Amino acid sequence: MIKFNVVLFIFLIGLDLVYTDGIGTVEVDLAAATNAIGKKKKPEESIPVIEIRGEGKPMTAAQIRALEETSNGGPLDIKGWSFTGKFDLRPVACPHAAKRLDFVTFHYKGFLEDGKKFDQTYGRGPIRIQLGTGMVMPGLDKGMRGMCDTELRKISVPFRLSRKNKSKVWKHIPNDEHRLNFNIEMLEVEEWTLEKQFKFMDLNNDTYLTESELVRFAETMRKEFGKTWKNEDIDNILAARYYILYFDANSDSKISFEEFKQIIERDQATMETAAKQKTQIAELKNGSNKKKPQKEGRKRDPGFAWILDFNNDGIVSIEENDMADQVFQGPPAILPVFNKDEL
Ligand SMILES: *[C@@H]1O[C@H](CO)[C@@H](O)[C@H](O)[C@H]1NC(C)=O
Ligand SMILES: *[C@@H]1O[C@H](CO)[C@@H](O)[C@H](O)[C@H]1NC(C)=O
Ligand SMILES: *[C@@H]1O[C@H](CO)[C@@H](O)[C@H](O)[C@H]1NC(C)=O
Ligand SMILES: [Ca+2]
Ligand SMILES: [Ca+2]
Repeated sequence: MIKFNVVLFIFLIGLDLVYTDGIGTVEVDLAAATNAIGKKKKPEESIPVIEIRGEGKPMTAAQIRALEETSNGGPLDIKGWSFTGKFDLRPVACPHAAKRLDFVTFHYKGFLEDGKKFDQTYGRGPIRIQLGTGMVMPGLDKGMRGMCDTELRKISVPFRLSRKNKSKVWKHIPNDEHRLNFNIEMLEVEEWTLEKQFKFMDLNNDTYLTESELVRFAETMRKEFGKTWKNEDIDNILAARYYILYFDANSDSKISFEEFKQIIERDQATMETAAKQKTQIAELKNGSNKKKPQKEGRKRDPGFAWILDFNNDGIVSIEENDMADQVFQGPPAILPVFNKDEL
């Protein structure tokens, strides 16, 4: 228990010391503040967590986490601070706060729990990701929502929400830390549009999506951001072929923006109907079953993984994930059909 109080203490003090000068600058230096306090403190290893356990051996990181979750009364969540009020680092004008699917460009500084900085993007260029699509650790995917252009935010991410696969962009982020603290500087929030989604996947900017380009897109996502298919048996080439068949109404083996838009909008209409039906069913059941409906999967991804939602209800269920590698071996059940004048 001692440990957690100390950590919390540092964090709160750190907060007070930051931003006393240079309001509005990007040099958010939590590390200096926490290091100054950290000097008076024993290193983490020497804090007597042994006593809590009543045995001679020090606790493992997993045991410490389990203990912290117990004292928290459940899984730990992220903590975030926006500097409104005293420091007023949130921009006055916020035309668009970041939502799921928006493209966000940001800088970060990352700190270990003892306040030591382990990495920053300043000096090597900012990162651009699509929010809520698994391109970044879950804690940041969640913690950056609601941010505005130029906003500074601190996000403290517990171990549970900091998991990610090896990748180029995140390679400096330690994988076994109990808690990671980030200072995020949001440079730009781009509201999601179908055009932006298409451009994001059109790697060579030739206004078409091709099979080889989709394969390259999947590879780039994995290498750069550690984003993978949840079903490891999915073959990128088969998935790309299926994707082309799914969208390519004029059978020229490539997807134009017009084709992309028509098919996405067709699916979105089906998803809306499915959502309405779900609400109606929930309302009918309201007396007998007051439990919230269980979330049975992930929200549909507007990128390459759009094709995983076979029943068009907006959720990619575990079953859909599991059957995807098989389904991709054949053609899609619904082929794209347009009116002639739409093309
Ligand atoms: C890591 O990759 C595996 C497959 O290689 C995947 O099942 C898992 O979901 C990935 N984890 C994250 C956090 O992306
Ligand atoms: C495509 O355009 C984007 C900017 O919209 C640029 O960053 C990227 O380098 C371009 N790619 C190629 C291959 O020209
Ligand atoms: C439950 O259903 C009844 C009618 O069947 C309705 O009057 C009531 O508002 C509903 N409650 C909720 C919480 O939806
Ligand atoms: Ca292209
Ligand atoms: Ca086409």
